[in-house]
Amino acid sequence: MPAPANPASPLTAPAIINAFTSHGLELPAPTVFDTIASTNDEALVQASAGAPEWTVVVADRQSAGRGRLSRSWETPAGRGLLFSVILRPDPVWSAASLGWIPLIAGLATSRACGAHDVACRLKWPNDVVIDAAAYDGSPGPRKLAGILAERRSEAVVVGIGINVSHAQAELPIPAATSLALEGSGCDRAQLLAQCLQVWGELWNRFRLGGGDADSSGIRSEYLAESLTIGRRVRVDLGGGAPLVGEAVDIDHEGRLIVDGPFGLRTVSAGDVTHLRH
Ligand code: BT5
Repeated sequence: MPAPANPASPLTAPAIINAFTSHGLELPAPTVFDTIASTNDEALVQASAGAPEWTVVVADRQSAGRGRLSRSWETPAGRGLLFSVILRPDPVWSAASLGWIPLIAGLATSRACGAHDVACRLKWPNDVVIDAAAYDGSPGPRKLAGILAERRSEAVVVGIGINVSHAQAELPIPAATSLALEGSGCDRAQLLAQCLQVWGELWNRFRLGGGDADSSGIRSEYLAESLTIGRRVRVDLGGGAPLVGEAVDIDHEGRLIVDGPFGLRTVSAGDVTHLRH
Protein backbone atom coordinates (compact mmCIF):
# COMPACT_ATOMS: atom_id res chain seq x y z
CA MET A 1 0.00 0.00 0.00
CA PRO A 2 1.35 3.46 -0.83
CA ALA A 3 2.07 5.71 2.11
CA PRO A 4 -0.60 8.30 2.92
CA ALA A 5 0.15 11.82 1.82
CA ASN A 6 2.16 13.97 4.18
CA PRO A 7 0.66 17.22 5.38
CA ALA A 8 1.81 20.22 3.37
CA SER A 9 4.87 22.04 4.70
CA PRO A 10 4.59 25.85 4.74
CA LEU A 11 5.71 27.65 1.62
CA THR A 12 5.59 31.23 2.81
CA ALA A 13 8.12 33.98 2.08
CA PRO A 14 9.51 33.87 5.67
CA ALA A 15 9.90 30.07 5.57
CA ILE A 16 11.72 30.33 2.23
CA ILE A 17 13.98 33.18 3.32
CA ASN A 18 14.86 31.21 6.48
CA ALA A 19 15.71 28.19 4.37
CA PHE A 20 17.87 30.34 2.07
CA THR A 21 19.69 31.74 5.08
CA SER A 22 20.27 28.33 6.65
CA HIS A 23 21.79 27.14 3.35
CA GLY A 24 24.01 30.22 3.04
CA LEU A 25 22.17 31.39 -0.07
CA GLU A 26 22.27 35.12 -0.79
CA LEU A 27 19.61 35.47 -3.44
CA PRO A 28 17.17 38.19 -4.52
CA ALA A 29 13.99 38.20 -2.42
CA PRO A 30 11.68 35.49 -3.80
CA THR A 31 8.16 36.30 -4.99
CA VAL A 32 5.73 33.89 -3.33
CA PHE A 33 2.11 33.35 -4.42
CA ASP A 34 -0.71 31.32 -2.90
CA THR A 35 -2.13 30.85 -6.38
CA ILE A 36 -0.86 31.96 -9.76
CA ALA A 37 -1.54 30.83 -13.31
CA SER A 38 2.07 29.73 -13.88
CA THR A 39 5.27 30.65 -12.08
CA ASN A 40 7.03 30.59 -15.46
CA ASP A 41 4.69 33.29 -16.82
CA GLU A 42 5.44 35.53 -13.84
CA ALA A 43 9.19 34.90 -14.06
CA LEU A 44 9.15 35.71 -17.78
CA VAL A 45 7.51 39.05 -16.98
CA GLN A 46 10.08 39.73 -14.26
CA ALA A 47 12.92 38.71 -16.60
CA SER A 48 11.69 41.18 -19.23
CA ALA A 49 11.62 43.88 -16.56
CA GLY A 50 15.32 43.22 -15.83
CA ALA A 51 15.12 41.03 -12.70
CA PRO A 52 18.54 39.67 -11.74
CA GLU A 53 19.80 36.13 -12.09
CA TRP A 54 18.50 33.72 -9.43
CA THR A 55 15.27 35.64 -8.97
CA VAL A 56 12.85 32.94 -7.81
CA VAL A 57 9.06 32.82 -8.20
CA VAL A 58 7.25 30.24 -6.05
CA ALA A 59 3.59 29.23 -5.79
CA ASP A 60 1.56 26.95 -3.56
CA ARG A 61 -0.82 26.29 -6.45
CA GLN A 62 -0.92 26.96 -10.19
CA SER A 63 -4.22 27.34 -12.03
CA ALA A 64 -2.59 26.89 -15.44
CA GLY A 65 0.74 25.14 -14.80
CA ARG A 66 2.47 24.43 -18.07
CA GLY A 67 4.52 21.52 -19.37
CA ARG A 68 6.37 21.37 -22.67
CA LEU A 69 4.51 21.54 -26.01
CA SER A 70 1.33 23.09 -24.55
CA ARG A 71 0.88 20.25 -22.07
CA SER A 72 -0.20 20.93 -18.51
CA TRP A 73 1.41 20.40 -15.12
CA GLU A 74 -1.15 19.48 -12.50
CA THR A 75 -0.70 19.57 -8.76
CA PRO A 76 -3.28 20.07 -6.00
CA ALA A 77 -2.69 23.06 -3.72
CA GLY A 78 0.08 22.54 -1.20
CA ARG A 79 1.29 19.19 -2.53
CA GLY A 80 4.09 20.21 -4.83
CA LEU A 81 7.09 22.47 -4.98
CA LEU A 82 6.41 24.74 -7.95
CA PHE A 83 8.97 27.40 -8.80
CA SER A 84 10.73 29.24 -11.58
CA VAL A 85 14.20 30.72 -11.66
CA ILE A 86 15.63 33.44 -13.87
CA LEU A 87 19.07 32.67 -15.29
CA ARG A 88 21.16 35.02 -17.37
CA PRO A 89 23.56 32.95 -19.47
CA ASP A 90 26.63 34.59 -20.95
CA PRO A 91 25.43 36.35 -24.14
CA VAL A 92 28.33 34.87 -26.12
CA TRP A 93 27.39 31.28 -25.32
CA SER A 94 26.57 29.06 -28.29
CA ALA A 95 23.55 26.80 -28.74
CA ALA A 96 25.69 24.00 -27.30
CA SER A 97 25.89 25.78 -23.95
CA LEU A 98 22.26 26.91 -23.95
CA GLY A 99 21.17 23.32 -24.64
CA TRP A 100 22.57 22.27 -21.29
CA ILE A 101 20.57 24.73 -19.19
CA PRO A 102 17.50 22.53 -18.62
CA LEU A 103 19.66 19.42 -18.23
CA ILE A 104 21.67 21.10 -15.47
CA ALA A 105 18.40 22.02 -13.74
CA GLY A 106 17.34 18.37 -13.98
CA LEU A 107 20.63 17.21 -12.49
CA ALA A 108 20.28 19.68 -9.60
CA THR A 109 16.68 18.62 -8.94
CA SER A 110 17.61 14.96 -9.03
CA ARG A 111 20.41 15.50 -6.53
CA ALA A 112 18.31 17.64 -4.20
CA CYS A 113 15.51 15.04 -4.18
CA GLY A 114 18.09 12.27 -3.94
CA ALA A 115 19.34 13.78 -0.70
CA HIS A 116 15.98 12.69 0.76
CA ASP A 117 16.76 8.99 0.37
CA VAL A 118 15.03 8.59 -2.95
CA ALA A 119 16.92 6.95 -5.81
CA CYS A 120 16.41 9.52 -8.56
CA ARG A 121 17.55 9.18 -12.16
CA LEU A 122 17.22 11.38 -15.22
CA LYS A 123 15.09 10.60 -18.24
CA TRP A 124 16.29 12.61 -21.21
CA PRO A 125 16.03 15.49 -21.50
CA ASN A 126 15.22 16.51 -17.95
CA ASP A 127 12.54 14.47 -16.23
CA VAL A 128 13.51 13.40 -12.73
CA VAL A 129 12.27 9.84 -12.37
CA ILE A 130 12.29 6.75 -10.20
CA ASP A 131 13.24 3.51 -11.93
CA ALA A 132 10.10 1.54 -11.05
CA ALA A 133 6.88 0.44 -12.73
CA ALA A 134 3.94 2.82 -12.85
CA TYR A 135 1.24 2.41 -10.21
CA ASP A 136 -1.05 0.62 -12.69
CA GLY A 137 1.69 -1.92 -13.46
CA SER A 138 2.58 -0.44 -16.84
CA PRO A 139 6.27 0.13 -17.58
CA GLY A 140 7.92 2.99 -15.72
CA PRO A 141 9.75 5.02 -14.91
CA ARG A 142 7.71 7.10 -12.49
CA LYS A 143 7.99 10.85 -12.95
CA LEU A 144 8.81 12.76 -9.79
CA ALA A 145 9.61 16.16 -11.29
CA GLY A 146 9.37 18.01 -14.59
CA ILE A 147 11.23 21.00 -16.00
CA LEU A 148 10.24 23.66 -18.49
CA ALA A 149 12.89 26.09 -19.79
CA GLU A 150 11.83 29.14 -21.79
CA ARG A 151 13.94 31.90 -23.28
CA ARG A 152 13.10 35.59 -23.08
CA SER A 153 15.71 37.68 -24.93
CA GLU A 154 18.91 37.23 -22.92
CA ALA A 155 17.30 35.47 -19.96
CA VAL A 156 16.23 31.89 -19.55
CA VAL A 157 13.40 31.02 -17.17
CA VAL A 158 13.58 27.50 -15.81
CA GLY A 159 10.40 26.22 -14.14
CA ILE A 160 10.48 23.15 -11.94
CA GLY A 161 7.60 21.14 -10.54
CA ILE A 162 8.42 18.52 -7.89
CA ASN A 163 5.75 16.21 -6.49
CA VAL A 164 6.29 16.33 -2.75
CA SER A 165 3.39 15.09 -0.66
CA HIS A 166 0.85 13.80 -3.19
CA ALA A 167 -1.12 10.66 -2.46
CA GLN A 168 -1.46 8.36 -5.45
CA ALA A 169 -5.01 9.53 -6.19
CA GLU A 170 -3.76 13.11 -6.41
CA LEU A 171 -1.37 12.38 -9.28
CA PRO A 172 -2.59 12.98 -12.84
CA ILE A 173 -1.10 9.82 -14.39
CA PRO A 174 -0.16 6.34 -13.06
CA ALA A 175 3.44 6.87 -14.18
CA ALA A 176 3.89 9.75 -11.74
CA THR A 177 5.04 9.64 -8.14
CA SER A 178 5.81 11.90 -5.20
CA LEU A 179 8.52 11.98 -2.56
CA ALA A 180 5.88 10.89 -0.01
CA LEU A 181 4.88 7.89 -2.11
CA GLU A 182 8.55 6.95 -2.39
CA GLY A 183 8.71 6.94 1.40
CA SER A 184 10.31 10.32 1.97
CA GLY A 185 8.94 13.34 3.76
CA CYS A 186 10.45 16.75 3.33
CA ASP A 187 9.85 20.41 3.96
CA ARG A 188 9.20 22.28 0.72
CA ALA A 189 11.07 25.44 1.68
CA GLN A 190 14.12 23.36 2.64
CA LEU A 191 13.87 21.36 -0.58
CA LEU A 192 13.74 24.59 -2.58
CA ALA A 193 16.89 25.87 -0.87
CA GLN A 194 18.67 22.54 -1.38
CA CYS A 195 17.77 22.53 -5.03
CA LEU A 196 19.02 26.10 -5.54
CA GLN A 197 22.22 25.35 -3.64
CA VAL A 198 23.12 22.32 -5.75
CA TRP A 199 22.03 24.09 -8.92
CA GLY A 200 24.10 27.18 -8.07
CA GLU A 201 27.21 25.03 -7.61
CA LEU A 202 26.69 23.26 -10.93
CA TRP A 203 25.90 26.54 -12.67
CA ASN A 204 29.02 28.28 -11.32
CA ARG A 205 31.17 25.40 -12.50
CA PHE A 206 29.52 25.47 -15.93
CA ARG A 207 29.93 29.24 -16.18
CA LEU A 208 33.58 29.11 -15.08
CA GLY A 209 34.11 26.43 -17.71
CA GLY A 210 32.83 28.86 -20.34
CA GLY A 211 29.56 26.95 -20.77
CA ASP A 212 31.40 23.81 -21.86
CA ALA A 213 29.62 20.69 -20.61
CA ASP A 214 32.69 18.50 -21.13
CA SER A 215 35.46 20.54 -19.55
CA SER A 216 33.21 21.50 -16.61
CA GLY A 217 32.53 17.79 -15.98
CA ILE A 218 28.76 18.37 -16.21
CA ARG A 219 28.24 16.04 -19.15
CA SER A 220 29.89 13.06 -17.48
CA GLU A 221 27.96 13.71 -14.26
CA TYR A 222 24.68 13.91 -16.17
CA LEU A 223 25.49 10.68 -18.05
CA ALA A 224 26.18 8.91 -14.75
CA GLU A 225 22.62 9.67 -13.59
CA SER A 226 20.90 9.04 -16.91
CA LEU A 227 18.35 6.24 -17.00
CA THR A 228 17.89 6.69 -20.74
CA ILE A 229 21.39 5.88 -21.98
CA GLY A 230 21.78 2.21 -22.80
CA ARG A 231 18.00 1.75 -23.07
CA ARG A 232 15.96 0.82 -26.08
CA VAL A 233 13.78 3.85 -26.68
CA ARG A 234 11.04 5.25 -28.83
CA VAL A 235 11.43 8.95 -29.57
CA ASP A 236 8.34 10.82 -30.72
CA LEU A 237 9.45 13.83 -32.66
CA GLY A 238 6.10 15.64 -32.79
CA GLY A 239 5.14 14.47 -36.28
CA GLY A 240 6.21 11.74 -38.64
CA ALA A 241 7.37 8.28 -37.70
CA PRO A 242 8.96 7.89 -34.27
CA LEU A 243 12.55 6.72 -33.97
CA VAL A 244 13.08 3.35 -32.32
CA GLY A 245 16.58 2.32 -31.35
CA GLU A 246 19.12 2.34 -28.56
CA ALA A 247 19.92 5.59 -26.76
CA VAL A 248 23.71 5.56 -26.88
CA ASP A 249 24.91 8.99 -25.81
CA ILE A 250 24.20 12.63 -25.03
CA ASP A 251 26.36 14.91 -27.09
CA HIS A 252 28.24 18.13 -26.38
CA GLU A 253 25.02 20.14 -26.99
CA GLY A 254 22.86 18.02 -24.68
CA ARG A 255 21.22 16.20 -27.59
CA LEU A 256 20.27 12.52 -27.49
CA ILE A 257 22.00 10.13 -29.90
CA VAL A 258 19.95 7.13 -30.97
CA ASP A 259 21.36 4.11 -32.79
CA GLY A 260 18.91 2.20 -34.98
CA PRO A 261 18.32 0.76 -38.44
CA PHE A 262 18.65 4.33 -39.70
CA GLY A 263 22.20 4.62 -38.30
CA LEU A 264 23.01 7.23 -35.66
CA ARG A 265 20.44 10.02 -35.28
CA THR A 266 20.85 13.12 -33.15
CA VAL A 267 17.69 14.40 -31.44
CA SER A 268 17.47 17.89 -29.99
CA ALA A 269 13.82 17.75 -28.88
CA GLY A 270 11.35 14.92 -28.51
CA ASP A 271 9.45 12.69 -26.14
CA VAL A 272 11.28 9.57 -25.07
CA THR A 273 9.63 6.34 -24.01
CA HIS A 274 11.83 3.66 -22.49
CA LEU A 275 11.00 0.30 -24.11
CA ARG A 276 11.36 -3.07 -22.43
CA HIS A 277 13.07 -4.85 -25.33
C1 BT5 B 1 7.21 18.94 -17.98
O1 BT5 B 1 6.56 18.93 -19.18
O2 BT5 B 1 7.50 17.95 -17.34
C2 BT5 B 1 7.50 20.32 -17.45
C3 BT5 B 1 6.75 20.62 -16.20
C4 BT5 B 1 7.17 21.93 -15.61
C5 BT5 B 1 6.27 22.34 -14.48
C6 BT5 B 1 6.77 23.56 -13.75
S1 BT5 B 1 5.86 23.89 -12.33
C7 BT5 B 1 6.62 25.42 -12.17
C8 BT5 B 1 6.73 26.00 -13.56
N1 BT5 B 1 5.54 26.72 -13.95
C9 BT5 B 1 4.90 26.15 -14.97
O3 BT5 B 1 3.85 26.55 -15.49
N2 BT5 B 1 5.56 25.03 -15.35
C10 BT5 B 1 6.77 24.85 -14.57
P1 BT5 B 1 6.28 17.65 -20.06
O4 BT5 B 1 7.54 16.87 -20.23
O5 BT5 B 1 5.59 18.17 -21.26
O6 BT5 B 1 5.32 16.77 -19.17
C11 BT5 B 1 3.96 17.11 -19.05
C12 BT5 B 1 3.22 15.81 -18.84
O7 BT5 B 1 3.55 15.27 -17.54
C13 BT5 B 1 1.71 15.97 -18.83
O8 BT5 B 1 1.19 15.85 -20.14
C14 BT5 B 1 1.25 14.81 -17.93
O9 BT5 B 1 1.21 13.60 -18.65
C15 BT5 B 1 2.41 14.71 -16.95
N3 BT5 B 1 2.14 15.41 -15.71
C16 BT5 B 1 1.37 16.50 -15.46
N4 BT5 B 1 1.42 16.84 -14.17
C17 BT5 B 1 2.25 15.95 -13.58
C18 BT5 B 1 2.71 15.78 -12.26
N5 BT5 B 1 2.35 16.57 -11.25
N6 BT5 B 1 3.56 14.74 -12.03
C19 BT5 B 1 3.97 13.90 -13.00
N7 BT5 B 1 3.57 14.03 -14.28
C20 BT5 B 1 2.72 15.04 -14.56
